[in-house]
Amino acid sequence: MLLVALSGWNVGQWVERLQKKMPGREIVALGEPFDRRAVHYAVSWKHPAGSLANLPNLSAIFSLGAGVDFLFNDDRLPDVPIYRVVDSDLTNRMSEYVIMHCLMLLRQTRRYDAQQKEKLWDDDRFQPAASDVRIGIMGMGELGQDAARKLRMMGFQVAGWSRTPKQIDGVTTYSGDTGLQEFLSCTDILVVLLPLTPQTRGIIDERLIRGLAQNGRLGKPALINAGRGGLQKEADILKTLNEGVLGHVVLDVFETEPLPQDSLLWTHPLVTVTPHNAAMSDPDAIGALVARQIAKMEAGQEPDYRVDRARAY
Ligand code: NDP
Ligand code: OXD
Repeated sequence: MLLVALSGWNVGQWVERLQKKMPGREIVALGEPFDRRAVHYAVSWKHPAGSLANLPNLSAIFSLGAGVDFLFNDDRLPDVPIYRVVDSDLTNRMSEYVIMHCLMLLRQTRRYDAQQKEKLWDDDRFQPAASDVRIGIMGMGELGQDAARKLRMMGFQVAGWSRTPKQIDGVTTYSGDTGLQEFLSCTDILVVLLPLTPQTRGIIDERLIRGLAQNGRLGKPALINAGRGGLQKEADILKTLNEGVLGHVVLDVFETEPLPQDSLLWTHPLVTVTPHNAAMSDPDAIGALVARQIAKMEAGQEPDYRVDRARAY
Protein backbone atom coordinates (compact mmCIF):
# COMPACT_ATOMS: atom_id res chain seq x y z
CA MET A 1 0.00 0.00 0.00
CA LEU A 2 1.14 3.55 -0.80
CA LEU A 3 0.30 6.25 1.74
CA VAL A 4 -0.13 9.80 0.42
CA ALA A 5 0.71 12.28 3.18
CA LEU A 6 0.46 15.91 2.07
CA SER A 7 -0.42 19.29 3.40
CA GLY A 8 -1.16 22.38 1.35
CA TRP A 9 -1.63 20.41 -1.89
CA ASN A 10 -4.79 18.85 -3.32
CA VAL A 11 -4.54 15.30 -1.96
CA GLY A 12 -7.51 14.00 -3.98
CA GLN A 13 -5.85 15.06 -7.22
CA TRP A 14 -2.55 13.39 -6.23
CA VAL A 15 -4.26 10.12 -5.23
CA GLU A 16 -6.17 10.06 -8.53
CA ARG A 17 -3.05 10.72 -10.66
CA LEU A 18 -0.88 8.29 -8.69
CA GLN A 19 -3.57 5.64 -9.06
CA LYS A 20 -3.57 6.17 -12.85
CA LYS A 21 0.17 5.52 -12.94
CA MET A 22 -0.10 2.48 -10.62
CA PRO A 23 -3.51 0.95 -11.42
CA GLY A 24 -3.04 -2.26 -9.40
CA ARG A 25 -1.74 -0.66 -6.24
CA GLU A 26 -3.75 0.24 -3.17
CA ILE A 27 -3.31 3.96 -2.49
CA VAL A 28 -4.65 5.72 0.57
CA ALA A 29 -4.61 9.35 1.68
CA LEU A 30 -3.63 10.28 5.21
CA GLY A 31 -6.84 11.05 7.07
CA GLU A 32 -8.72 8.07 5.65
CA PRO A 33 -8.89 4.84 7.69
CA PHE A 34 -6.13 2.34 6.78
CA ASP A 35 -4.18 -0.57 8.24
CA ARG A 36 -0.77 0.85 9.26
CA ARG A 37 0.87 -2.57 8.77
CA ALA A 38 -0.17 -2.59 5.09
CA VAL A 39 1.83 0.55 4.20
CA HIS A 40 5.09 -0.16 2.32
CA TYR A 41 5.72 3.24 0.74
CA ALA A 42 4.85 6.83 1.56
CA VAL A 43 4.86 9.92 -0.61
CA SER A 44 5.14 13.19 1.24
CA TRP A 45 4.93 16.92 0.80
CA LYS A 46 5.01 18.60 4.23
CA HIS A 47 3.29 15.65 5.94
CA PRO A 48 2.13 16.42 9.49
CA ALA A 49 4.98 15.65 11.91
CA GLY A 50 4.69 12.15 13.35
CA SER A 51 2.21 10.95 10.73
CA LEU A 52 4.74 8.57 9.13
CA ALA A 53 5.68 6.99 12.48
CA ASN A 54 4.34 3.56 13.48
CA LEU A 55 4.29 2.14 9.97
CA PRO A 56 6.14 -1.12 10.74
CA ASN A 57 6.51 -2.25 7.10
CA LEU A 58 7.45 1.10 5.56
CA SER A 59 10.43 0.67 3.25
CA ALA A 60 10.82 4.09 1.57
CA ILE A 61 9.64 7.69 1.60
CA PHE A 62 9.36 9.54 -1.70
CA SER A 63 9.43 13.32 -1.44
CA LEU A 64 7.09 14.93 -3.97
CA GLY A 65 9.46 17.88 -4.21
CA ALA A 66 13.11 18.29 -5.13
CA GLY A 67 13.76 19.93 -1.76
CA VAL A 68 13.49 17.70 1.32
CA ASP A 69 14.11 20.15 4.17
CA PHE A 70 10.47 19.78 5.29
CA LEU A 71 11.06 16.10 6.06
CA PHE A 72 13.71 16.89 8.62
CA ASN A 73 11.27 19.07 10.60
CA ASP A 74 9.68 15.79 11.71
CA ASP A 75 11.61 14.42 14.70
CA ARG A 76 9.69 11.14 14.39
CA LEU A 77 10.63 10.60 10.74
CA PRO A 78 11.13 6.84 10.21
CA ASP A 79 14.68 5.68 9.53
CA VAL A 80 14.05 4.42 5.97
CA PRO A 81 15.61 5.57 2.69
CA ILE A 82 14.32 8.87 1.31
CA TYR A 83 14.19 9.59 -2.42
CA ARG A 84 13.57 13.02 -3.90
CA VAL A 85 12.35 14.46 -7.20
CA VAL A 86 14.74 14.84 -10.09
CA ASP A 87 12.64 15.18 -13.21
CA SER A 88 12.98 17.00 -16.52
CA ASP A 89 9.49 18.51 -16.20
CA LEU A 90 10.38 20.17 -12.88
CA THR A 91 13.87 21.13 -14.06
CA ASN A 92 12.52 22.79 -17.22
CA ARG A 93 9.98 24.74 -15.20
CA MET A 94 12.70 26.08 -12.89
CA SER A 95 14.95 27.05 -15.79
CA GLU A 96 12.01 28.87 -17.43
CA TYR A 97 11.53 30.85 -14.21
CA VAL A 98 15.19 31.74 -13.86
CA ILE A 99 15.65 32.68 -17.52
CA MET A 100 12.43 34.71 -17.58
CA HIS A 101 13.46 36.80 -14.57
CA CYS A 102 17.05 37.25 -15.77
CA LEU A 103 15.71 38.50 -19.10
CA MET A 104 13.18 40.76 -17.37
CA LEU A 105 16.01 42.28 -15.34
CA LEU A 106 18.21 42.61 -18.42
CA ARG A 107 15.44 44.22 -20.49
CA GLN A 108 14.16 46.38 -17.59
CA THR A 109 10.55 45.31 -18.06
CA ARG A 110 9.45 46.74 -14.70
CA ARG A 111 10.59 50.16 -15.85
CA TYR A 112 8.72 49.95 -19.17
CA ASP A 113 5.57 48.71 -17.39
CA ALA A 114 5.71 51.81 -15.21
CA GLN A 115 6.33 54.03 -18.26
CA GLN A 116 3.34 52.54 -20.07
CA LYS A 117 1.08 53.34 -17.11
CA GLU A 118 2.24 56.97 -17.40
CA LYS A 119 2.03 56.92 -21.27
CA LEU A 120 5.70 57.92 -21.16
CA TRP A 121 7.86 57.40 -24.27
CA ASP A 122 11.31 57.43 -22.69
CA ASP A 123 13.60 55.72 -25.17
CA ASP A 124 17.01 56.47 -23.77
CA ARG A 125 18.38 53.41 -25.58
CA PHE A 126 20.50 52.15 -22.67
CA GLN A 127 20.30 48.37 -23.00
CA PRO A 128 23.25 46.23 -21.96
CA ALA A 129 23.74 43.03 -23.93
CA ALA A 130 23.28 39.66 -22.21
CA SER A 131 26.99 39.10 -22.73
CA ASP A 132 27.70 42.18 -20.55
CA VAL A 133 25.85 40.67 -17.59
CA ARG A 134 27.35 38.21 -15.09
CA ILE A 135 24.95 35.72 -13.55
CA GLY A 136 26.12 33.79 -10.49
CA ILE A 137 24.19 30.69 -9.47
CA MET A 138 24.44 29.45 -5.88
CA GLY A 139 23.71 25.72 -5.98
CA MET A 140 25.01 23.85 -9.00
CA GLY A 141 22.95 20.68 -8.68
CA GLU A 142 20.24 19.40 -11.00
CA LEU A 143 18.47 22.75 -11.23
CA GLY A 144 21.46 25.08 -11.08
CA GLN A 145 23.34 23.26 -13.84
CA ASP A 146 20.36 23.21 -16.20
CA ALA A 147 19.70 26.93 -15.65
CA ALA A 148 23.42 27.63 -16.17
CA ARG A 149 23.50 25.84 -19.53
CA LYS A 150 20.39 27.62 -20.77
CA LEU A 151 21.55 31.05 -19.56
CA ARG A 152 24.80 30.47 -21.45
CA MET A 153 22.76 29.78 -24.57
CA MET A 154 21.07 33.16 -24.07
CA GLY A 155 24.54 34.74 -24.10
CA PHE A 156 24.95 35.65 -20.42
CA GLN A 157 28.27 35.19 -18.60
CA VAL A 158 27.58 32.44 -16.06
CA ALA A 159 29.35 31.36 -12.89
CA GLY A 160 28.32 28.78 -10.30
CA TRP A 161 29.05 28.11 -6.65
CA SER A 162 28.62 24.75 -4.94
CA ARG A 163 29.85 22.80 -1.91
CA THR A 164 32.20 20.60 -3.94
CA PRO A 165 34.25 21.68 -7.00
CA LYS A 166 32.70 21.28 -10.46
CA GLN A 167 33.85 21.54 -14.07
CA ILE A 168 31.12 22.72 -16.43
CA ASP A 169 31.76 23.84 -20.00
CA GLY A 170 31.47 27.59 -20.40
CA VAL A 171 30.73 28.19 -16.71
CA THR A 172 33.23 29.62 -14.22
CA THR A 173 32.95 27.56 -11.07
CA TYR A 174 33.70 28.25 -7.42
CA SER A 175 33.22 26.11 -4.36
CA GLY A 176 33.16 26.16 -0.59
CA ASP A 177 33.68 29.04 1.81
CA THR A 178 36.99 29.96 0.17
CA GLY A 179 35.39 30.49 -3.26
CA LEU A 180 32.36 32.44 -2.10
CA GLN A 181 33.75 35.97 -1.89
CA GLU A 182 35.32 35.92 -5.34
CA PHE A 183 32.17 34.38 -6.82
CA LEU A 184 30.00 37.15 -5.32
CA SER A 185 32.33 39.95 -6.36
CA CYS A 186 31.87 38.94 -10.05
CA THR A 187 28.06 38.58 -9.87
CA ASP A 188 25.49 41.06 -11.23
CA ILE A 189 22.46 38.77 -10.90
CA LEU A 190 22.61 36.27 -8.04
CA VAL A 191 20.36 33.23 -8.60
CA VAL A 192 19.89 31.06 -5.50
CA LEU A 193 19.05 27.40 -6.09
CA LEU A 194 20.46 25.94 -2.89
CA PRO A 195 18.77 23.39 -0.64
CA LEU A 196 17.91 24.48 2.90
CA THR A 197 20.23 22.69 5.32
CA PRO A 198 21.81 23.61 8.67
CA GLN A 199 24.81 24.94 6.65
CA THR A 200 22.80 27.11 4.24
CA ARG A 201 20.12 28.51 6.58
CA GLY A 202 20.26 32.33 6.56
CA ILE A 203 23.12 32.42 4.06
CA ILE A 204 21.56 35.32 2.09
CA ASP A 205 22.27 38.02 4.63
CA GLU A 206 23.49 41.60 4.57
CA ARG A 207 27.13 40.57 4.41
CA LEU A 208 26.61 38.30 1.42
CA ILE A 209 24.54 40.93 -0.41
CA ARG A 210 27.19 43.59 0.19
CA GLY A 211 29.72 41.23 -1.41
CA LEU A 212 27.95 41.36 -4.81
CA ALA A 213 29.47 43.35 -7.69
CA GLN A 214 28.67 47.06 -7.59
CA ASN A 215 30.31 47.79 -10.95
CA GLY A 216 28.01 45.80 -13.27
CA ARG A 217 26.24 46.94 -16.45
CA LEU A 218 22.84 46.70 -14.73
CA GLY A 219 23.88 49.44 -12.32
CA LYS A 220 23.10 47.58 -9.13
CA PRO A 221 23.11 43.86 -8.48
CA ALA A 222 19.89 41.84 -8.37
CA LEU A 223 18.88 38.75 -6.42
CA ILE A 224 16.60 35.89 -7.45
CA ASN A 225 15.84 33.27 -4.77
CA ALA A 226 13.84 30.21 -5.85
CA GLY A 227 15.56 27.80 -3.42
CA ARG A 228 13.97 28.12 0.01
CA GLY A 229 12.85 31.06 2.15
CA GLY A 230 14.93 29.86 5.10
CA LEU A 231 18.05 30.69 3.06
CA GLN A 232 17.29 34.41 3.23
CA LYS A 233 17.13 37.08 5.90
CA GLU A 234 14.29 39.25 4.68
CA ALA A 235 15.12 42.15 7.00
CA ASP A 236 18.62 42.28 5.43
CA ILE A 237 17.16 42.15 1.91
CA LEU A 238 14.86 45.10 2.65
CA LYS A 239 17.66 47.05 4.34
CA THR A 240 20.06 46.63 1.41
CA LEU A 241 17.32 47.45 -1.12
CA ASN A 242 16.46 50.63 0.77
CA GLU A 243 20.12 51.61 1.05
CA GLY A 244 20.58 51.20 -2.71
CA VAL A 245 22.97 48.23 -2.45
CA LEU A 246 20.56 45.95 -4.32
CA GLY A 247 18.71 47.07 -7.44
CA HIS A 248 15.94 44.47 -7.60
CA VAL A 249 14.87 41.27 -5.86
CA VAL A 250 12.76 38.39 -7.20
CA LEU A 251 11.53 36.01 -4.49
CA ASP A 252 9.58 32.81 -4.98
CA VAL A 253 10.20 31.55 -1.44
CA PHE A 254 9.87 33.21 1.96
CA GLU A 255 10.82 32.83 5.62
CA THR A 256 7.10 32.32 6.31
CA GLU A 257 4.78 30.91 3.63
CA PRO A 258 2.25 32.07 2.62
CA LEU A 259 3.94 35.47 2.79
CA PRO A 260 2.20 37.32 5.66
CA GLN A 261 -0.13 40.16 4.63
CA ASP A 262 1.93 42.69 6.59
CA SER A 263 5.23 41.83 4.90
CA LEU A 264 6.83 44.91 3.33
CA LEU A 265 8.00 42.71 0.47
CA TRP A 266 4.48 42.67 -1.03
CA THR A 267 4.47 46.35 -1.90
CA HIS A 268 8.14 47.24 -2.25
CA PRO A 269 8.65 48.77 -5.73
CA LEU A 270 11.89 46.87 -6.24
CA VAL A 271 10.57 43.44 -5.25
CA THR A 272 8.86 40.81 -7.40
CA VAL A 273 6.91 38.22 -5.40
CA THR A 274 5.77 34.85 -6.73
CA PRO A 275 3.92 32.29 -4.56
CA HIS A 276 6.44 29.42 -4.35
CA ASN A 277 5.59 28.11 -7.77
CA ALA A 278 8.82 28.65 -9.71
CA ALA A 279 8.74 24.93 -10.47
CA MET A 280 5.67 23.11 -9.32
CA SER A 281 5.55 19.32 -9.03
CA ASP A 282 3.16 18.18 -11.77
CA PRO A 283 1.16 15.14 -10.51
CA ASP A 284 1.43 13.36 -13.88
CA ALA A 285 5.19 13.81 -14.26
CA ILE A 286 6.02 13.17 -10.60
CA GLY A 287 3.45 10.35 -10.34
CA ALA A 288 5.25 8.61 -13.21
CA LEU A 289 8.56 9.08 -11.39
CA VAL A 290 7.18 7.55 -8.17
CA ALA A 291 5.78 4.60 -10.15
CA ARG A 292 9.20 4.03 -11.78
CA GLN A 293 10.96 4.26 -8.43
CA ILE A 294 8.67 1.71 -6.77
CA ALA A 295 8.97 -0.62 -9.78
CA LYS A 296 12.76 -0.44 -9.39
CA MET A 297 12.55 -1.29 -5.70
CA GLU A 298 10.29 -4.23 -6.38
CA ALA A 299 12.71 -5.48 -9.03
CA GLY A 300 15.39 -5.55 -6.33
CA GLN A 301 17.18 -2.41 -7.59
CA GLU A 302 18.07 0.77 -5.72
CA PRO A 303 15.78 3.65 -6.78
CA ASP A 304 17.43 6.86 -8.02
CA TYR A 305 18.02 10.17 -6.25
CA ARG A 306 18.49 8.99 -2.68
CA VAL A 307 18.79 11.75 -0.12
CA ASP A 308 21.90 11.77 2.03
CA ARG A 309 20.53 12.26 5.54
CA ALA A 310 23.89 13.45 6.85
CA ARG A 311 24.02 16.28 4.27
CA ALA A 312 20.25 16.88 4.55
CA TYR A 313 19.82 17.21 0.75
P1 NDP B 1 20.64 19.38 -5.78
O1 NDP B 1 20.76 18.58 -4.53
O2 NDP B 1 20.75 18.65 -7.09
O3 NDP B 1 21.74 20.53 -5.79
C1 NDP B 1 22.04 21.28 -4.66
C2 NDP B 1 23.25 22.13 -4.94
O4 NDP B 1 23.50 22.97 -3.80
C3 NDP B 1 24.52 21.30 -5.18
O5 NDP B 1 25.31 21.89 -6.17
C4 NDP B 1 25.21 21.39 -3.82
O6 NDP B 1 26.63 21.25 -3.88
C5 NDP B 1 24.85 22.80 -3.41
N1 NDP B 1 25.01 22.96 -1.97
C6 NDP B 1 24.38 22.30 -0.97
N2 NDP B 1 24.84 22.70 0.23
C7 NDP B 1 25.79 23.62 -0.02
C8 NDP B 1 26.64 24.39 0.80
N3 NDP B 1 26.63 24.29 2.14
N4 NDP B 1 27.50 25.24 0.19
C9 NDP B 1 27.54 25.35 -1.14
N5 NDP B 1 26.75 24.64 -1.99
C10 NDP B 1 25.89 23.79 -1.43
O7 NDP B 1 19.26 20.16 -5.67
P2 NDP B 1 18.33 20.68 -6.86
O8 NDP B 1 19.16 21.45 -7.81
O9 NDP B 1 17.51 19.56 -7.38
O10 NDP B 1 17.35 21.66 -6.05
C11 NDP B 1 17.84 22.75 -5.31
C12 NDP B 1 16.76 23.33 -4.42
O11 NDP B 1 15.80 24.05 -5.19
C13 NDP B 1 15.91 22.32 -3.66
O12 NDP B 1 16.58 21.83 -2.54
C14 NDP B 1 14.69 23.15 -3.30
O13 NDP B 1 14.89 23.78 -2.05
C15 NDP B 1 14.64 24.20 -4.40
N6 NDP B 1 13.45 24.04 -5.25
C16 NDP B 1 12.53 25.05 -5.29
C17 NDP B 1 11.43 24.97 -6.10
C18 NDP B 1 10.46 26.09 -6.22
O14 NDP B 1 9.41 25.94 -6.84
N7 NDP B 1 10.77 27.26 -5.68
C19 NDP B 1 11.18 23.77 -6.93
C20 NDP B 1 12.21 22.77 -6.82
C21 NDP B 1 13.29 22.91 -6.00
P3 NDP B 1 27.32 19.89 -4.36
O15 NDP B 1 27.02 19.81 -5.85
O16 NDP B 1 28.74 20.09 -4.10
O17 NDP B 1 26.67 18.79 -3.58
C1 OXD C 1 10.36 21.52 -4.49
C2 OXD C 1 9.44 22.68 -4.43
O1 OXD C 1 11.24 21.40 -3.65
O2 OXD C 1 8.45 22.71 -5.19
O3 OXD C 1 10.21 20.72 -5.43
O4 OXD C 1 9.70 23.61 -3.67
